[in-house]
Amino acid sequence: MSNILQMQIEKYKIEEHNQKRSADQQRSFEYLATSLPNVNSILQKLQDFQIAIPSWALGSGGTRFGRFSIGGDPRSLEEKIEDVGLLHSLNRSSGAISLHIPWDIPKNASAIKALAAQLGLRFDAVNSNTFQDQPDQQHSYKFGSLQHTDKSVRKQAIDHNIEVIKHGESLGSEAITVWLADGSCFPGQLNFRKAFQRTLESLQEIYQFLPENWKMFVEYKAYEPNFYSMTVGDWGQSYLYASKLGKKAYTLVDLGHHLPNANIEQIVSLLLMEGKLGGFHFNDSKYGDDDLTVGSINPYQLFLIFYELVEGMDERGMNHANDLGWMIDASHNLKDPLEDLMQSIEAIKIAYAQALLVDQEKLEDARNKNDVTRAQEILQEAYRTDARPLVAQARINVGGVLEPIALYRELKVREHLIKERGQKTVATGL
Ligand code: LRH
Ligand code: MN
Repeated sequence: MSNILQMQIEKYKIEEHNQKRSADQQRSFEYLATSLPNVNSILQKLQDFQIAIPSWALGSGGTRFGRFSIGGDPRSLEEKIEDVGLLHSLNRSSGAISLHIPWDIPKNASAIKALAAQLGLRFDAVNSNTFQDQPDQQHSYKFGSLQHTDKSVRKQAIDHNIEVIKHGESLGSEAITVWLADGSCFPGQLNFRKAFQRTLESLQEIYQFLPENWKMFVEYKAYEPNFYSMTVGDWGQSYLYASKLGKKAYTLVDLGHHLPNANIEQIVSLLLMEGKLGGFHFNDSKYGDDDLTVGSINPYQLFLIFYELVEGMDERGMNHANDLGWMIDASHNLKDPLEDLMQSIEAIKIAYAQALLVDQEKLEDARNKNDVTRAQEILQEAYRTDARPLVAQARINVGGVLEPIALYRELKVREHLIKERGQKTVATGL
């Protein structure tokens, strides 16, 4: 058993940490709670809301210009699960891990499943990878995978996705995320209609293999690594695939995959209305697919997205915690990956809590009267509410830590990781 596993934060250290801070927490929480008639249902929703951690974002990330390791990166899937377990023991909000195949193939699925269960973790969507050529691969994905003009390349990619479903089944996952780098870099290179039809036929072959209770998430992206067209380039195209595939197919919204100034909250509202919104890859960005910390660039947009989610899910009687896939997809080029993930989780929970504070009835009334100022004031009242005491209360109610990053640093976790794993370790992933 690794020291890190032993290091899972002992209860007494959490109690000691929370005790020192309980007076401040009590004061700020009670100040907020007195004005909230439905505070207990808000706390319950926050406590139930778990966000899946991407297995490919537990090490130091980088770009084509460079990668700067901070040391102690996980060297195996086991160590990645231990790191997510450590996060979960701090914030009781990251109770799931999303694997990327072949970066994280579970060699012994039952052992991996047991280790995750021991740490209170389940497996969320598994991700296929037909955007890189593996060493022993027969056909290259240079000109695409499911869209490829060559049937044998499409078959290879279809077989890989079926393989990924089998890995997911062995771990108890119930969804596959298909993100395709397929597209073109120059006008004239691709017949868009035929590329769409070949991709749809290929997805239909994969769809046939989905177990009864499984979902397929079709992730769209506006550009990169192709820079003229992407064969699943926006929400409309993803919606088209998901609608033609069947009731198990949904769209997946990665916040960084939109063209500048796209109104993502409106996209979310309409996909929910259609019952075709499957889940999210949360991150933030100022320019492209920057994969930055959630809520670090545009927290108001994140709040507006969660407002549409709460309004739309309540309209459809959906269960907030279980009916959509909540996953992070970020890259840590400068910060400690675990601290960065704790910040992202906190930002997601704060946006969700603020969305739960919106007085929907008053807002609809103002909208029906076209009282634009009042409608805006009601919405911003919630956004301008400091929801952190609510999120913290929900966390300690289920055994979490009041200030996860503070305790993480106090316990010198990164130093322990570097001592145990070394300074130069590199985790599989991007
Ligand atoms: C593509 C993407 C996709 C993953 C990859 C790691 O940009 O968002 O979700 O497969 O990042
Ligand atoms: Mn993504």
